[in-house]
Amino acid sequence: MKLFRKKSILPITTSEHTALEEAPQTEQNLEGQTEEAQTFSRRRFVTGLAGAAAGAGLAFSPRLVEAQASSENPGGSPTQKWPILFDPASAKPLYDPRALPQPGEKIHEYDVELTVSPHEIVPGIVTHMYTYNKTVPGPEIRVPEGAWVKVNFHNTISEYHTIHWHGMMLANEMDGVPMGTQWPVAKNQTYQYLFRAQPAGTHYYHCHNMTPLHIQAGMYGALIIESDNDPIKKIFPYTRDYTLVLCEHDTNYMEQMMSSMSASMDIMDWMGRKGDMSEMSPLMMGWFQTEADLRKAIAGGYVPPYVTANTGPAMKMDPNFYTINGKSYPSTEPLYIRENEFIRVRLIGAGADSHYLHLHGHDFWHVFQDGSPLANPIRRNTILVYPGSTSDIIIHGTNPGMWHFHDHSDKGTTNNGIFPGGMMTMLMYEDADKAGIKFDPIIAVSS
Ligand SMILES: [Cu+2]
Repeated sequence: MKLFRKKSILPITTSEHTALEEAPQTEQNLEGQTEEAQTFSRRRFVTGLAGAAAGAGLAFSPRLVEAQASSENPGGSPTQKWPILFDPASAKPLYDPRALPQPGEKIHEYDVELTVSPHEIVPGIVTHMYTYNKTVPGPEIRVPEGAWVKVNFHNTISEYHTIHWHGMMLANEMDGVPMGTQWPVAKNQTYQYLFRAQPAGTHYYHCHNMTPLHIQAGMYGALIIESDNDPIKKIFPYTRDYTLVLCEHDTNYMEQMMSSMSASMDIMDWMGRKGDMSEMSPLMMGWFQTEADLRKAIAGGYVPPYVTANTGPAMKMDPNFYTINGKSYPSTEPLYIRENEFIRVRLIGAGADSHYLHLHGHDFWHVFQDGSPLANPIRRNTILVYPGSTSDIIIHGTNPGMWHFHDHSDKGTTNNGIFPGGMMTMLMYEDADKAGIKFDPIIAVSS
C-alpha cells in the first residue's frame, strides 16, 4: 500500500522560523499602529468601527456599485436602495486568487501560536483547550477587502493542526486542508499562510484537522473583511459592530480525547524526530492515497477505527456547554444599544450544531448571509445559524429595556444541563432610564 505523501507548498522548518521571529511582531504592531492591527487583539466586541471603514479604497464589487447607483432613491423606503441586482458572474473573485504581493504593497502579518491553555467557560468551569494565542475564540482578524494577509502559524504541541480560512477565495495551497492541500503542521513547525482578503463580509477561520475535537476545543476565530462600499452602512447607519462566535462543547469528550490524542501523538512525535515521517505507519494514522489502498489494507488485516468505534473506547459527543465568544451565560457579554441607534451583529456558526438566535421585544433585519448581501433585507425575530454559516443582522433601538437574545433550542440555554446558561446574552439599552425603565442587575444560575 502507498502512504499518502505530498510536499506542502510553504513548509517552514524550526530554524527558518527563527528568521521570521526577527520581523516585527503582531504585539509590537499593536502600539500606535493601524486600526486593522489594533483590532487583531480584540477577540470579543469591536465597537465604534462605523467611521473607521476600510482604508484601501476598494469597491465592494464593481457590479454591485453600479447597481447601487442606478437604484438610488433617497425618498424611498430603505430596501429600495438595497444594491443587489442578480448577476450570475458576481461570485467571481475580485482579485486573482493565485496572484502574489507586489513590491510596496502592504502586508498585514500576524503570528498565531497554538498552545494548550486553561479556559474559563463560566465561573467554576475551567477546562484545557487548544487555543490560538491563548484565547477562545482565537483573536479576531479584521482587514480591508483586498488586503494581503500573512499568518505565521506555529504549533507548539504534539497534535497536528492547520488553519482553514472559511469563506476566503484564495490560492488552493493556502486552504488549510490537511492531506489535501498541505501536510498538517506538526509540533515546533510553522506554516505560513498568505492570501488576499476577499470577498468582503463576515467570515471565520478554524482548524481543519480532527475538526470534531479541535474546533470545540477552541480552534476558531472571526475573520472580518471590511469594505468601504458596504451597502449596510448606507441603509442602516450603524454605530456599533459586534461579533458573536457561536460554538458548543462537550467538556467530558474534550478532556478524554485531548488526553488520549496527546499520548498517541507523543509516540508519533518520537517517531518523527528523525526528520520526517518516512517510517510512519499508515496502520497507525489511517492515511491512504486511494480507496483501493484502504481496501487492500483491510484485506491484509487492518481494522479501520470506525469499525470498532461503538465497542471500543471512543466516545460520542454530547455537548454540555454552549458559548458565545467562548463564554456561557452569565459570563456572556451584553449587546449595548441606545434608543434610535442601529447596531450590527455578526453571528458566526463555528461549531457542529445549529442554533436559533431569538431576540425579545424587537424585529431585526437579516442583511448578509455568508458574507454576501441578501437580495433584500429580511425582517425576523429568530434566525437560524447553522454550522459553517455566518449571518449579519441589524438591530434598531426601538424598544427601551433589557431584552433576552438567546438560542431558542432549549438545550442551548443550559450549563451542564442546568437552566439558565449557555448561548444567552442581553440587549441592554444604556438609556433605558430616559424611557422610565429601571432594572436592577441580577444573575441567575438556576431558576
Ligand atoms: Cu487542530
